[in-house]
Amino acid sequence: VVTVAKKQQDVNRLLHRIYDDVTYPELNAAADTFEATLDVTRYKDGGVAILRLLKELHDHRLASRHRVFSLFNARQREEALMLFEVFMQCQTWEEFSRSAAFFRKHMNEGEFVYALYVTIIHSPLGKGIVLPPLYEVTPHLFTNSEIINKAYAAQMTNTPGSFRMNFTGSRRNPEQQVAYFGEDIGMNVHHVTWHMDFPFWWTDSYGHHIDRKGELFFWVHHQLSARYNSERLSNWLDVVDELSWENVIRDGFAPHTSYKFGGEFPARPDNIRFTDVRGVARVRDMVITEYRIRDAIARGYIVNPNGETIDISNDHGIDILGDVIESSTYSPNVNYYGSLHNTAHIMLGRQGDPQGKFNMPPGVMEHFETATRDPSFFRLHKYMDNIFKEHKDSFDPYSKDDLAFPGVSIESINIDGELRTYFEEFEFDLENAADHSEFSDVEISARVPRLNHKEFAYNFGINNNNDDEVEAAIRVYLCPVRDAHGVEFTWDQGRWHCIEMDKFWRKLSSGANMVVRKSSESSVTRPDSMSFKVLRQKADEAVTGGYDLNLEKYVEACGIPDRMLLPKGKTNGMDFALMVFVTPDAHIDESEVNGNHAHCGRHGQPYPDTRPMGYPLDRRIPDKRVFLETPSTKFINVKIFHGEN
Ligand code: CUO
Repeated sequence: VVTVAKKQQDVNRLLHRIYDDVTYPELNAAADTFEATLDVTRYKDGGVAILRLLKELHDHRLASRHRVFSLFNARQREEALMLFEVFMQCQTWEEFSRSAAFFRKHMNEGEFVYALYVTIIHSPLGKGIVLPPLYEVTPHLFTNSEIINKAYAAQMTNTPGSFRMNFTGSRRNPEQQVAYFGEDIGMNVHHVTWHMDFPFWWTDSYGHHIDRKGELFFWVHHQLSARYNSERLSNWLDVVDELSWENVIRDGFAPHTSYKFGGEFPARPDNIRFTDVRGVARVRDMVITEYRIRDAIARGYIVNPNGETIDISNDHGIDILGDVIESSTYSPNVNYYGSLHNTAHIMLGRQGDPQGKFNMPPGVMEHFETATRDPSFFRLHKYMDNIFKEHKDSFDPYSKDDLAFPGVSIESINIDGELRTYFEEFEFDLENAADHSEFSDVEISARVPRLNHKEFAYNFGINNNNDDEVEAAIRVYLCPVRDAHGVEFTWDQGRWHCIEMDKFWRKLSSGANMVVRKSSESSVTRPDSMSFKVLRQKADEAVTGGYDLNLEKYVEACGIPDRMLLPKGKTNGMDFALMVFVTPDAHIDESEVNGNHAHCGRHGQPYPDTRPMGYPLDRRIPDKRVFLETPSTKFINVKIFHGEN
């Protein structure tokens, strides 16, 4: 049996200096003897996947190393998935590490890294393995050209260096004030990992069905948009407006970011009109796709390829709609409803060179690692969010009966500590960014400002007037109170801007209960990644020392970074409403109560909450009294302060 420590060591070594050849003799030997010793009977299904991939390789059909990889490129995705399938057919770690060593040598790095990450996430062989932080594995996708150039210079002159990274753009661009959010390396790891946890290309033949994938696509991106809006309001910027195919794309973007191989990411000026993109889509196709989806929402059903209707006028409808809009392989009719979201990412990524005349590489919108850097990301997602909202708004509002939790009332909400945010400096390693030779081996790193907050805890005084213990879910949201002009949101406007802070389950004994919940326990967040260097040290020590790693806490890379639980707020305090809902819901396993399940689910298992995501703020609130008169619902006004005090 191979220990987790050994597996972690193998993974680390495969990813270490990913753009260079492997220098570990054991892996090199495995790669060199791989084909000669291949025994396909040791793979599932007689090794069909590996035989197919080897044929592609020997026919010289695979993308070479040292070239751009984009998951949105159909052929490159096909290649990466062929490798993923090889990995998924490995029955033991030995086969896995040997095939990984071999294909690392012969396949494109981007395809390799992607296949390796999704395998660790989805294969039983990957259990317990920590994904090294992607900003240290493929740093080009997380930092800018200036830092990369400095890293090269340091490497060339053999001078160690730590370089301070600034956010993209200039003060003249108001959008730059919220670049700390879209360019946050931890937020980008959350986003890219979410798409690895819930891949749009997933089919259940890989082993299991991913529960509520379409709905979570809606919810995670709705929450990214809502959080972005709270950051905007913290900086006196208006909430984000939606993109439209027929109007100009208001904000341009100059990424100042380069590929490791393949040049600079293309830029896009302000206020350009959408242009058809050769080989991708016409703008008119996008309008038609949108129209068909809106029509389905208005009718309350979608049509499958056989002309049969699938009802979406129920709580499950949002899940189907998410599959349709993304689109994922779960979409029941991709020919008719298209692939609004994925195609839009490519359309936006190509607006700088829509005809492919200048042979520009893919734009930032064509990688989940980099997409949120571009302000058009949030406009695009706002546009889709509004389509989802149209669907949600077609339902009757929740009634008092829907919301009722008989006998249960929230008596008090108190917060221990202050809601205060601040910027701190964070350092990450650039070793994988540079080229290496035996002559140059110096420490190089980037330092980046990032948002953090002081720890706090909620105290909820909850009465249970029933004779028996009851099971309850406690749902906590934070909602901005006013728009950028100081005008108060109505409840119905405000609820769509609420950010999910936490969701957890408790048993409430009969009588008075004091429920204490720490900010660090939130089920929407995850702790900081362990640095790649420390991860390598720990794995090496564990292997040498003959003990096993116990890094469970770091296994999940999906989730809003802990330190970004609170939006920035303002120096003199910014008003928010903290809304708490106690609902009668079954308790889940205590060990799962913290975790990161609110936005990232639980691998291979049902999503732990049976209510619609966003409940009970997901439906219209024409009459706030329904909430105000429900004893198991309560809100208080809070202020978020920014800066050291
Ligand atoms: Cu996450 Cu558009 O879905 O980037």
